[in-house]
Amino acid sequence: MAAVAAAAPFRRMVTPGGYTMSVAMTNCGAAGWVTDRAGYRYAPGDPDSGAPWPAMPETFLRIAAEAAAEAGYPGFVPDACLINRYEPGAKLSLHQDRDERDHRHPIVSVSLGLPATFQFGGPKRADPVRRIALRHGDVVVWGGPARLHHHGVLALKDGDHKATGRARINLTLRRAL
Ligand code: MD6
Ligand code: FE
Repeated sequence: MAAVAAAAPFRRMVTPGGYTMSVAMTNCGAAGWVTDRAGYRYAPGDPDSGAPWPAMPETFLRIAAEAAAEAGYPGFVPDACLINRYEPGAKLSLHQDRDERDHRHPIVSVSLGLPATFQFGGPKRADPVRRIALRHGDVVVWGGPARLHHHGVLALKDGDHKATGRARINLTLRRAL
C-alpha cells in the first residue's frame, strides 16, 4: 500500500456540490473512483498526474477473492481498489455506492488501523441506521440486497495505532467496469 500511495498520493477530492471531502483517497487497479465538480465516476488514471493508477497488488486480489468466496460470491475479481485514509475528525456521510456498472458484484471492505463506527442503513436515506464497530483487520463483504443500502462512517476518534499511527485506512475492492 505504501507503494501505491508513493505513486498516487492520497488527496482530498471535491464533491460535485463543491465540498472538499475530509477523507483522503487514492486508488489502484484498472479503474479508480474519483470525484470533482463534474461528478462521481471511475477513471482509468490519476487525474492529478495523468498516469494510470498503480496496479492492484496480488495480495489485494487474493484477499478480495477469498473473502468474497467465503461470503457466497465465488469468482470475484476486483478491478478497482479505493483506498480511504481517515485522520481524527474525518467522516463519510451516508451514501450509496452506485457508480459501478454491475451491482450484482459484491464489494469487499478491509479496515486497518484506528477503529471506526460504521453506519449501515437501508435502501432509503431516511431508513433507520445501525451502528457497527469496525476494527483493525475486519473484512466486510457487501452484496445482494444490501448492495445499494445507505452507509457512512462517523467522525474518527483520535488515537494511535501501531499499524497506521493516527489514522484509519479502508480498502474497498470492487468490480467497477
Ligand atoms: C469506509 N466504506 O469504511 C467506507 N462502501 O471507510 C464504504 O463506503 C463502503 O465499506 C461500500 C461497501 C463497503 C464499504
Ligand atoms: Fe461506500
